[in-house]
Amino acid sequence: MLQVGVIGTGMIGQDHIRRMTSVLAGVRVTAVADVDPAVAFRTGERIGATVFATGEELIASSGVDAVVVCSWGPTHEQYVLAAIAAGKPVFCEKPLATTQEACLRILEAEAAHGSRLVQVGYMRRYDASYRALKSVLGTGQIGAPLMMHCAHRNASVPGFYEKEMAITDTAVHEIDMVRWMFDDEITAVRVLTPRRSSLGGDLQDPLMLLFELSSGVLVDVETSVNIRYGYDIRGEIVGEEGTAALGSLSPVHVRRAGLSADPVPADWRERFLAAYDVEFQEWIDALRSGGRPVGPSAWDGYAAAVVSDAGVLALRSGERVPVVLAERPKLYGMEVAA
Ligand code: NAD
Ligand code: ISE
Repeated sequence: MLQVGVIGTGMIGQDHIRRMTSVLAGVRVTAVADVDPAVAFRTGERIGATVFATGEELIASSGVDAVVVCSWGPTHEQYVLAAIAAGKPVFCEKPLATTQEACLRILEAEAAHGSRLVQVGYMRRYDASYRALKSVLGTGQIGAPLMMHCAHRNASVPGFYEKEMAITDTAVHEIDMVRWMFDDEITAVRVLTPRRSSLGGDLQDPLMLLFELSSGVLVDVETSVNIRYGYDIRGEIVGEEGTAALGSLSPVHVRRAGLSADPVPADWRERFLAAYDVEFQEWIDALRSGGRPVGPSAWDGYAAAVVSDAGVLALRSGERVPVVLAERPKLYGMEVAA
C-alpha cells in the first residue's frame, strides 16, 4: 500500500483525495497539510489522516512514502524541492512552478538526486479521447499533420484570475498536450486579442494563441474563460489526407422539442474525471512496482513553463516570440512520457 501525503486540500486536492480514498487501488492518504488549518483538520478528520502544520513536516514524516502537491502554483517549487531533498516521489499539480527559473532549479535538484522523482499533473495525456486522437495520428491514416485547432473554454473563472492566467493556468494544458501529441517542441508563440467578452469584466477574454512546431505544424488555441454554457475542450488535427477530432463524450444523445443535444460538462472535474483516475492509478502502480514515476516529467514541466513565458511576452508585446529551451539533461532522455 502506497502511503501518500497531500499538500493543499482545496478543490483539486479534495478531488484527488476522494479518488485515492474511494476509487483507486494500492494507495492510502495518510497525511494532509494546508496553509488553512481549518480545511486541513476537517479533511484529516474525515478520512482519518494525520494533519501536519506545514508541508515540510508532512514530507519528512515516516508515514508518507510519496507526496501530492495541490497547493497554489507559486508554492509548488518549495514543496517539490523539499520532496526531492527527502528522496521521496512527488506528484505536482500543474504548473510545475510559476517561473522557468524555478523549474530549472527543480531540474538541477532532480539531476543531483540521480533519478526521476517528479511527475507533473498534465492529465490530458491520460484522457481516452486524446489518447485515441494520438493513436489515429500515429497510424498515418490522415497523412502528415499540418495544423491543429483547439478550444479551451471554461464556464467561468474565480475573481483572482488575471488575464495572463489564460496562458499560464489554462492554455498551459494545450502547451503540454501539443508537445506530447506531436512528439515535437513548440518553437514560437503569437497571441491575438479578439473583441473582449463583456462577461469577463476587465479580463482580456478570449485569447487566440498560435504555436509553431519545429516540424512546421501550426496549432491555434482559443481560450474563453467566461463562456457560461459549460466546460468545453476541443481539438481537431488537419492532415494531408483527412482530419481527426476529439469525439463526443456523451454515452447518450437526446433529441427532443426540436433540439438535438449532448450534455456539456460543468467543469474540469467532470470532463477529465476518468483521465485523473487513470493518471493517478498509473502513478501509484509505477511507484509500487518500480519506484519511479513514468508520466510527465520535470523536463515537461520546464518546457511548458518556457512556452508559457513566451506566450505571456507575446500577449504583452503583440509580437511573435521564439521559444528557447535549455539543453535537455540526460536524465530525461528523448522519450515523451505517457
Ligand atoms: P484551491 O485554491 O481550491 O486550493 C488550493 C489549496 O492550497 C487551498 O486550500 C489553499 O489554502 C492551499 N494552499 C495555498 N498555499 C499553501 C501552502 N503554502 N501550503 C499548503 N497549502 C497551501 O486551488 P485548486 O483549484 O485546487 O488548484 C490548486 C492547484 O491545482 C493549482 O496549481 C492549479 O493550477 C491546479 N489545478 C489543476 C487542474 C487540472 O486540471 N490538472 C485543475 C484545477 C487546478
Ligand atoms: C484550472 O487550473 C485547470 O487546470 C483546468 O483544467 C483549466 O481548464 C482551468 O482553466 C484552470 O484554471
